Amino acid sequence: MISPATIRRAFLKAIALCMMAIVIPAFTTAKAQSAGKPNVIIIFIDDMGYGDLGCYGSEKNRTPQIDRMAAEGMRFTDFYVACSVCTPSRAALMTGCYPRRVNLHVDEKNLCVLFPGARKGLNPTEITIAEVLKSQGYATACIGKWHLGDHPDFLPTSQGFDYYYGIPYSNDMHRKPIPLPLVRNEKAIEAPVHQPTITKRYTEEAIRFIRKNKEKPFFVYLPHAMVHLPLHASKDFKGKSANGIYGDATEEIDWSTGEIIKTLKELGIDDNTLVVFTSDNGSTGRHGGSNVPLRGNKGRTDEGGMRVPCIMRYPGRIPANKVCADVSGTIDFLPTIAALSGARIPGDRIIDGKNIWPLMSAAPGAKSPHEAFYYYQMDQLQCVRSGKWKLHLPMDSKKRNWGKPEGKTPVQLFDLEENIAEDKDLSRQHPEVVDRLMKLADKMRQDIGDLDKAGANQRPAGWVEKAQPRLLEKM
Ligand SMILES: [Ca+2]
Ligand SMILES: [Ca+2]
Repeated sequence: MISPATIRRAFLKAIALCMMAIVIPAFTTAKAQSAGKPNVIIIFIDDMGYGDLGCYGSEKNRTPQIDRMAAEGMRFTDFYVACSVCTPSRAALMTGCYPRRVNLHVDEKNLCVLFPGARKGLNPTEITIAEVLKSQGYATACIGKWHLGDHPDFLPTSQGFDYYYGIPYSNDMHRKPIPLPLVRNEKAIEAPVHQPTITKRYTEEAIRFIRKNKEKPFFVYLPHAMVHLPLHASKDFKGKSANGIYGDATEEIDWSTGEIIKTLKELGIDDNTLVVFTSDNGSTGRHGGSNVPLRGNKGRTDEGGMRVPCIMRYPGRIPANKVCADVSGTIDFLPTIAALSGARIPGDRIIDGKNIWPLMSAAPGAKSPHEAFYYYQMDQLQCVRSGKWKLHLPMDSKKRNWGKPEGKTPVQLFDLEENIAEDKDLSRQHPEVVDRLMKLADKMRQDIGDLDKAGANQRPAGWVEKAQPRLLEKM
């Protein structure tokens, strides 16, 4: 018998497909920027810090494959995620929007990320990068940590991905008696997951998908479980680094990245593939991870929480050995990738990201398309950056990180070009800059809200009446 839940899901999928059919093709008349549609691979590391890679100054972790990727492509020094914890950061990457715009800045209990068995998830009506690319004929796979809802209505297969393989939320979310599941499409296939082999298996799945789809354009979104706690590495890497298990896990990620690029070369599709390597938020700054030289850690709006390593490689299109110091971020992926694939971004809604192809291709005179970048922590707007200036907004006692209240902090202004460590307050010397950034903050508050005040242009999250905590029942 077909259950009401199945009918509901089929109905939701039908609506989503109709929307795709109506909305996206109407905007697909733009010419692709390349002769062919490029393959796109986004490698998204969990909790990797700004100082964790050799090409960003790490002397602890050996990352020769990623360093080579930087030498063959572009390394971004001022690249941001839209939140310093997992769920909101991922919502922003997938939709090109600030998390508050799509109401995934908090979970159903106002916690900072989604937990297993959530009733809330990324709204199926939001248009993801995968859906944009599907409209252009791409084969799409998500391999790894999704964390945008674990109900079948919210899984990757309901958001434009042909294939899903991975742990659907954080690798520390064991809920007894439900062990951590590994899911293929919508079914758990293993529980508890054998985590020491997870990086290797994600890599093998990604390579299998690339080989299978080498003749058509493909999109692989590879959000690794590592280097989020608990840390694991396979036997080939365990105990081999100079930085404990953190270094082992990082060096296995490096190996994985090298294997993927090697596969592209072997298949002769290297020149037509954009590979992006970045992280979902800064490091905890403990257990071997590093955000040096930035201040602060994961979960905060200091640079160490939200500025992440980002490398892009697309031989012949992105020039080699370049560094980009303009402000950009994961919110820019959707509009940029849409343009590269020949799709236009959906025109029926606000998208915060911009097409950063001029930066990526080092076009003469290219500048950041963002007048300002906004740092939200959960529901709270805490900082604004415009050009080199970063304003920490004055916080009353309600300021909080990880949902925990902190003491009052005054307004502070930092020149990030001169003072990357955010420790020389220039607010008194530059009141006109403070005033300008305060006005930008107010504009954003009107738009997507701040604290318990809603903004005019927020969109609802997805909700289901009944959570589905037991993916395992389908095993
Ligand atoms: Ca994370
Ligand atoms: Ca959708």
